[in-house]
Amino acid sequence: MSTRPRHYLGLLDRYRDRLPVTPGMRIISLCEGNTPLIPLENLSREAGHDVKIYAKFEGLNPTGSFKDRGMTMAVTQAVHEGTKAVICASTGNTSAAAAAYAARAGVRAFVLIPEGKIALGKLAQAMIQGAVVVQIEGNFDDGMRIVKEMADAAPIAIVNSINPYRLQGQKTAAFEIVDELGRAPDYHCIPVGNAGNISAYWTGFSEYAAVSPRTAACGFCTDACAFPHPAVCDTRPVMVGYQAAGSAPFVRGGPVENPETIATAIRIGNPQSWHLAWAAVNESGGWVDELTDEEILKAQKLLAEREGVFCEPASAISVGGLLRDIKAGKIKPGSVITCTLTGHGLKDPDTAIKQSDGAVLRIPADTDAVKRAILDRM
Ligand code: AN7
Repeated sequence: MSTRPRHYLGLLDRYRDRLPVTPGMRIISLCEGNTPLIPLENLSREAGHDVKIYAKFEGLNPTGSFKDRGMTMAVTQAVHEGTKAVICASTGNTSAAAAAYAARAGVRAFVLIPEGKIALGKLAQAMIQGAVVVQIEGNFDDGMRIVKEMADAAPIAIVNSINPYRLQGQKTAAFEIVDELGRAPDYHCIPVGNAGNISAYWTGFSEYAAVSPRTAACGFCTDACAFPHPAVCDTRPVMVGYQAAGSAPFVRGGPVENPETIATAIRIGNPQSWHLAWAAVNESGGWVDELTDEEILKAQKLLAEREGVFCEPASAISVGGLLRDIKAGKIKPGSVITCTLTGHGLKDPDTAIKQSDGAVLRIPADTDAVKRAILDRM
């Protein structure tokens, strides 16, 4: 038997036995998934109560967000069905992922984005990857309504998370967490916008828990396997969702008319996976809470400054909410907690620069001046 691991070919390859992948299917992949589970050692220590906090850094996917997991599956299926075009409404990350996978597949992508409320990096991605970018004078929820109506009018595949193949792909993040930890976490904390991802994670954790001891083989098992394989995983985490206070329909108990937040990725008032998300929260004994924009930005900065992890504002909400809940005594001491950091900080350079205002020193190009400035700050 060879000891050389095979090249990693993405999550449809690695988890093909647990996904709707059929033999001979042309897989549209950018080698997504396999993202690091980073132990947040400083924040865990500072939080006390003997907790271990891990960040599943989904910003390290090929287009910089967790959307790639769902998009590889959805676009693979769409192409398999002979689709020539895909469409989505998006706060930014879905459009970036749809554009990338459509480009790779050689099909057209149409993306509807809210005017002026999309982070710069995401817009740049959709544009350069050749999507037809349609800015609407409305928000994500308006775009979602239009997309659903469009699909009835044209032979075009919707690749928003109402497409069940999206959630199938996204559930693999839960598989990776369990494979990596060798067990399920006690809690899983996650940002909630359209509520597809929290639903997908719950599906993933539940599917793994139902196979005990695990018999499934990853894509590497036919040869030398680079990944750990837990023998038993029969538990599931408590699912905890966090929303931005200005767009928190799960906290309000119903749709929010004019959602607002600095975390534009989750500026969503009428989540499509409403029932699935509530099922995840209720079956797991979890909860959904809200954070103000100020708390969100504070968490983003904290992660960057204390752990060197730069995620976008919407992503930081999972860690910000968790730290607050640890303080409030809602998390059992000694717990293992995983937090999804859904997107990379580079997606939204404007917000990062704005909130680090004054961090750049302006001095003459003079060695003595630079020396003074540095020595003063040692
Ligand atoms: C960074 O791109 O809805 O609860 O259109 O980009 O599964 O919607 C983005 C959502 C969290 C929320 N974090 O996930 C879109 C879009 C980031 C995101 C979410 C999004 P869901």
